[in-house]
Amino acid sequence: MTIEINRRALIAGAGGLVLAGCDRINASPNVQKLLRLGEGATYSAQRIVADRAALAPEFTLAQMSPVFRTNGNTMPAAPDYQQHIAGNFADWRLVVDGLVARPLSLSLAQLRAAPHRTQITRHDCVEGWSAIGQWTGTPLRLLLKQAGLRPDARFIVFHCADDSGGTPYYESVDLIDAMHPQTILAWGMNGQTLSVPHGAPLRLRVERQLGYKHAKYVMRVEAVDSLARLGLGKGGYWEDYAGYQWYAGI
Ligand SMILES: Nc1nc2c(c(=O)[nH]1)N[C@H]1C(S)=C(S)[C@@H](COP(=O)(O)O)O[C@H]1N2
Ligand SMILES: [Mo]
Repeated sequence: MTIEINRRALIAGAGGLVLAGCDRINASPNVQKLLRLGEGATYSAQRIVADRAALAPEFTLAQMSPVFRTNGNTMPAAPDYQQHIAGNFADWRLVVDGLVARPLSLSLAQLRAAPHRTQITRHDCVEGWSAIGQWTGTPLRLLLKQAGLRPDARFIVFHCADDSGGTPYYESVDLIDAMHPQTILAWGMNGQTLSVPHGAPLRLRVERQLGYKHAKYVMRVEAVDSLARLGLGKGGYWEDYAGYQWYAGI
């Protein structure tokens, strides 16, 4: 749990976004905007100041970071996941269920054969680093359309293969972010198959949000009407245990 202690130290005494000595991320105008909102920032305040439909900036191949570092978990210890690595994810399935008309179970081959999008974007981690990388994956909205969201669905939850000290990692977004054209479940990065440290076989890219929302090792996508019944009820692992804002849009 060393990661957690470090992160706690970073956010001590404020609303989750004190970035001591983080010149690179502070330089980003989007993050500046978020920081200016201060610790009283709420989801409804964000709704007023931010255009939720706006696209995140996309970059050129030449602008890509030479190294895209990894963060958080980089090797899920769960035996099931270890078996998937050994089998090259051939038997792995993404489950899409919850408040949907037609639950899905999709192989990696099926996901790769589906329409996909490639985007070069900047990842901003609250720990004070950013990196520009290229991501290829299936737009989440296409999967949700195929599954058929029920009228009571309000949030999309991402259940991950990893845990921190036994607590499962999960994240969630609202339907605006879920349907956003740059929200993809990525199976490719920088022109290659997504690696295990970066979240193989499938990780979320939700480009208008800060790094911790980009769930790696996604095993199950669940449509829910409320976040109250998951974890400690705040909508994500870091939200539950480190006080990070659930809405981390920039
Ligand atoms: N399942 C899972 N997803 C995760 C994390 C994690 O530990 N587990 N860390 C988050 C954080 S804080 C960041 S900054 C990014 C890091 O992604 P990367 O390792 O590809 O750089 O993944 C996010 N998604
Ligand atoms: Mo992060």
